[in-house]
Amino acid sequence: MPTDSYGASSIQVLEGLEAVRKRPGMYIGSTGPTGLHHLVWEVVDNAVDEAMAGYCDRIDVQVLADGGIEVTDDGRGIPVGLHPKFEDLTAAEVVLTVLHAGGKFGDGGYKVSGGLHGVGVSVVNALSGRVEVEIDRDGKRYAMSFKDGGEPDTKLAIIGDSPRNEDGTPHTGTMVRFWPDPSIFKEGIEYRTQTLLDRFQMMAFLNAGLEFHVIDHRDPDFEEVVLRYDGGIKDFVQHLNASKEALFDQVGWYAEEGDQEAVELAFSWNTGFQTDGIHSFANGINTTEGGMHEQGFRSALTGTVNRYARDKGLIKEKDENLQGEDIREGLTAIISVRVVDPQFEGQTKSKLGNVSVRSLVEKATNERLREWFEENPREAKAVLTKATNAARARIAATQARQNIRRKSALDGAGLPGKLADCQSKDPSESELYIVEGNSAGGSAKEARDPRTMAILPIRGKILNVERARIDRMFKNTEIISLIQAIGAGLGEEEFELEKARYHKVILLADADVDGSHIRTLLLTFFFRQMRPLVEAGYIYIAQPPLYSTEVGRSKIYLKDDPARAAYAAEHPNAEFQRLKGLGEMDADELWETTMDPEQRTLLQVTVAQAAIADEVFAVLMGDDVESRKHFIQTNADDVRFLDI
Ligand code: 0RA
Repeated sequence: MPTDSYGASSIQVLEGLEAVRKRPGMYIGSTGPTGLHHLVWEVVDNAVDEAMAGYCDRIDVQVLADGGIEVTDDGRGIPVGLHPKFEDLTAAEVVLTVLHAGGKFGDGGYKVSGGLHGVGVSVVNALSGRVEVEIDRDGKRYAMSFKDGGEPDTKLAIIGDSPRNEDGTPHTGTMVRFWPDPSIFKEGIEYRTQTLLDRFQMMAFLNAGLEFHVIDHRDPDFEEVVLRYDGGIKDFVQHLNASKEALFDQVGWYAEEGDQEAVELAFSWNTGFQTDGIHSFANGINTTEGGMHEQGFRSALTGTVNRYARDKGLIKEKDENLQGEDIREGLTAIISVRVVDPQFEGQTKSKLGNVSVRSLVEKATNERLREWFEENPREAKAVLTKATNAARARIAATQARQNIRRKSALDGAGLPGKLADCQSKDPSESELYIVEGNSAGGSAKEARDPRTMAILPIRGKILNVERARIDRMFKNTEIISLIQAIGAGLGEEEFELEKARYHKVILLADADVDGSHIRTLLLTFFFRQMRPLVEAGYIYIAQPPLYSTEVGRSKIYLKDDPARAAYAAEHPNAEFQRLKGLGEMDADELWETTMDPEQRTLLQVTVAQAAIADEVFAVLMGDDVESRKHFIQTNADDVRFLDI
């Protein structure tokens, strides 16, 4: 229980924080790694709010050697005077101990802030074993600390003068140091540096000139990372395009302010064929479900390009308009809006609902994008040529698709000749094994349980879907077999998950470089053309064993390196063979090690973050070798990216 030195109001306060400790998930989503990182976002969001209000241009984040986190900003410093609503508490104590107090009180509060994330630093306090705060304000340095989930340890007190800035003025700012409570974060307190860096990089892009300094003291070799982009979202677009071939060098940019909202936009085109390169943010929050800002941009983009093309005689009067998807092919755009009262909707509360934002973005785009085209006629021409080609490919694809349908109808059941289908017609128990190579395909057919397991052998390397246009894909026999076997169509608009003939689609390829390549190709295809299948968790990777060892006259298979190590520990004289291909096993062995539902281990493929997967595929499959190398190196320690 709280001591009485803070009076009645502090009793309420501590009960408030007690509620957070009882149900942490309500406030930070989970007590796993995501929730653990949320604590850092909470503190850094406050510092970024201070930057957005124009008072802060540097944020230092340090992961301490003992696992704590220290966040320092050079903002105004949390106010230290008595709080108007809690007569016996300073504003700083209120910010640290009252739920939802945040920065939203008094005159100095923020007009525009996250809104969604702003549960407040008090939540961090509630979920930490210890918190230390230092505030530089009014020429003094103040300090206070808390223990055991928000209980005051030392009261706010002056501990000295604040340091001076270079120009002699007194330094202002806030330092928050916290140690998450291990009795709450039971999965462990292990911050992932790359996750922190990704987030701060995004924030640095969205706040031009704001400088992040990041140090991880857990790693003695870690070199300080400084993230600062004076070009803001223009640099963001360039960064996203870095692994792609640019259609031209320029990045367009415009900004517009309304009464209650402001928009900033940057865009460019690459030579690729993807149509999902629009990324949007509202008050610094990634609106992955889109919303009014994206809608406004899409419709004004389509309108502006078609009007420009007709005015310049690039589309004839009798010809049809270009469609939005034609124009968006190869487009990379960042839309960043600030809204006074953001409405976050949708399943994950990441869709912006403010209607007024749509008209602002529409108006800005109609005027300023047109201007940009007029001022950059060569680039405008390149965009139009690309969009016209995309339109042609789209029409060709429609025809090709109709041909496939007609052909499927003629083929009777419409199943590919190479497919050894299963007897069951119940998708929930049916499995499709996609097997690389004819000989492995033969073994798999022999080994399978024909009631529930279907086998589709595929030959060699299928088309690289990242680089191929959809109309070319339809001409590839391996792709056609895949589409027919799964039986649910393809593409963003036409894929119908309910029609999928199997609820497990299992990729079975060798554990070597070629096998890994074909898996990546197949996953790229599913991600691009049958995404609901991935989202539903229907895609799996089979794991044939990596090693075998002879025991008398029989063979023992070992799944992976840990399994081999464990076996070697018990049998010091054992010798191991590395299995190169599925072909080295006969049907019985393949069944026992890889296919038998009682014994096999399948890796379920999930697309937790479409954006991350998108980057994996684009970088791994793209032309830019340097980016690919860099990406593999920086993500090699993350299991998600290992060997897909
Ligand atoms: C409340 C009011 C003001 C600033 C802050 C909170 C504030 C909070 C945090 C948390 C981390 N760094 C921070 N910096 C500032 C307004 C201050 C004023 O009116 O001077």
